[in-house]
Amino acid sequence: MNINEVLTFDCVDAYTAGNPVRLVKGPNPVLKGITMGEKRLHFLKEYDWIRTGLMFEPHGHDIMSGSFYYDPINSQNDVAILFIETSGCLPMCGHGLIGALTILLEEKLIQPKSIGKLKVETPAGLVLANYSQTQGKVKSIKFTNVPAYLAYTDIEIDCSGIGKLKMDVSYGGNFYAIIDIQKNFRGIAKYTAGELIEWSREIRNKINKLYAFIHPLDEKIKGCSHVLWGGLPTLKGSNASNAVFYGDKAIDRSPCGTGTCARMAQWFAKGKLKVGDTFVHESIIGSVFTGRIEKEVIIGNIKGVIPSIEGSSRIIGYNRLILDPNDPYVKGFQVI
Ligand code: PYC
Repeated sequence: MNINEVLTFDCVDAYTAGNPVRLVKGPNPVLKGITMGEKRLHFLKEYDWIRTGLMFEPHGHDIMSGSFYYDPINSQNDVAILFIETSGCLPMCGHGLIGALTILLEEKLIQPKSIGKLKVETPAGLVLANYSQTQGKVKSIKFTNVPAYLAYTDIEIDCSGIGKLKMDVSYGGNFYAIIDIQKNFRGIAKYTAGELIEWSREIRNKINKLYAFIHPLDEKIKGCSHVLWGGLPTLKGSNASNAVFYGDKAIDRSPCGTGTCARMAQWFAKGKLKVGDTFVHESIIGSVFTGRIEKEVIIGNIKGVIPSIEGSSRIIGYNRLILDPNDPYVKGFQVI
């Protein structure tokens, strides 16, 4: 597959809790590597123009998020997923996984080895999913994520728009700078999405200059890619609200699967959640994921948790997208 040929990608579009999901049915680039983590790096080196072409304008938009699916590397598993996003190829994406699995099941693109269960290889590691499906429709998907842990606490960043802020950095499949309500930040309800985006860009730049966030067991996973802004719960039964910044201009419309896992690991480390507790997290549009702390684990020498997330998706369309070398915008563009 190369950039000098006309490529037509068959895609299914969906959303999970409001955030977009674009599953590419094919064609797929052939990726080198013996793990999905290695294949992700090969994709980024050789094929990143496919990601930018399918995610950015004019084929996509600032919030677009998608994936390719592959046969599993280990034949005991059901499927392997490569996430492609406006922000790059994330090691793991919760809303993206729920969407991709819903599409794969509803469109009969995979045959689960065991009905109701899926073993999914992701660049961050193996993720287990349980689902319920009636008359072809997937009602919800609950995935049990890779281990999550609180990496740093009380980092202080001076943000020109809002002042000095304290934040923790937590891992839930990606690294998140988590900004809880404090003197200079009164919770997401008090600000516009535009303000959160502007401040997030500056904070992400500054925090990555100060610290090298590297996963203790996999140095391919590094860098703080997301900023999670906290808020009070607004719905009955929910524990908190949040708005997650990713890419260069996106606020997640879903409660963010890996962000919710990172926040659960933060709350666990601070004694606000214990094993077996559920955590209902609201997004900026009021959609909800239900998280749970499944068990405690040790990652390297750090105490962490195995979290799970439950949510649902809906297919909204079928798309044939053409990447044509004669198109001046074949690699896509962003207006920042
Ligand atoms: O749901 O994990 C997630 C996610 C990451 C970026 C946007 N959504």
